[in-house]
Amino acid sequence: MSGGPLPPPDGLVAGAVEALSSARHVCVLTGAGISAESGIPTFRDALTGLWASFRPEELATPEAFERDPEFVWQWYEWRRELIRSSQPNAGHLALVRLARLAPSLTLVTQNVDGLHQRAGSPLVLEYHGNILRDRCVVEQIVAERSPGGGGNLPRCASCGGLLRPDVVWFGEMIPVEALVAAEDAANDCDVFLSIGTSSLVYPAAGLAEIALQRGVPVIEVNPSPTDLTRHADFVLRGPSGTILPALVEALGQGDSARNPQ
Ligand code: BJW
Repeated sequence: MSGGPLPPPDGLVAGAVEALSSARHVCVLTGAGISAESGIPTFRDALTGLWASFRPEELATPEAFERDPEFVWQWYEWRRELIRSSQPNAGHLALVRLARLAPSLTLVTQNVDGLHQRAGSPLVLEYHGNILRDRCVVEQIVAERSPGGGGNLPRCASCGGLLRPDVVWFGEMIPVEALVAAEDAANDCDVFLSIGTSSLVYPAAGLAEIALQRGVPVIEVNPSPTDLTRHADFVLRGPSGTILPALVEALGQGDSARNPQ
């Protein structure tokens, strides 16, 4: 978790604060970048260590799992351990506070790490599932592991079928509840906040496009340019663990001034 004094709001932050302060409904989309400061590598910046020479498009697919489930499971077990030993950072915590300040906020995450929930965000739409859950490939339901296992591969306790991580791979459908609720939020919000995502993977990246088409202010928080950057109304350049606390702090100060006790 990052500490220390926050930088003063600059002009862009002030504009973003103004947009947020008058918003009735804020839609937030997060990506791997928000968890980078928790020590979880992003997908397209770097796959570190043992996995440095593999691309997500080669590992996060049903075809890769069919070809070599043991190899894919090794990647997921490595990431599970990393996630279990990590903590939410200042960016995750700032979003908990933002949800208290905004009249209504929908938090959509592409992340599978559960760090928003651990930070205290009450309602999180998990667009790409959750890495810490197992799903039975036969029954297609979240399942418990059979204690006996099956060689090196985990098996379903109820039917003995092969288990896989409960995540969404390329070419697979987004869970329908999250898909519909996120699209509804993008269609209803009056500010859209895109945080720590390369905006390359669809349909998640299409949510900001819905907001742009509606003429709703779009704020991007990212240290690097993305495909969304040139369309966004406010681009807050920097790590979300620094930018989001500053943004929410400035919003909270304005809120106190508007609503003195
Ligand atoms: C910081 C930071 C700091 C660094 N602070 N920021 C339309 C056009 C073209 C293709 C398609 C399309 N529609 C669908 C597709 C196909 C495909 C797709 O999008 N392909 C693209 C590669 C082009 N989409 C799908 O297949 C999706 N399903 C689907 O569409 O179903 C319908 C259908 C079915 C069948 C046929 C046809 C249609 C499913 C997508 C599933 C994605 N799954 C993954 C893996 C999840 C499981 C796992 O974790 O293992 O999800 S892939 C990976 O990418 C993961 C992420 O959620 C996702 C997005 O990545 P994200 O979060 O943006 O991370 P990065 O690494 O890309 O970016 C990090 C960013 O953080 C960078 O910008 C940094 O600068 C920044 N950053 N430090 C803030 N400190």
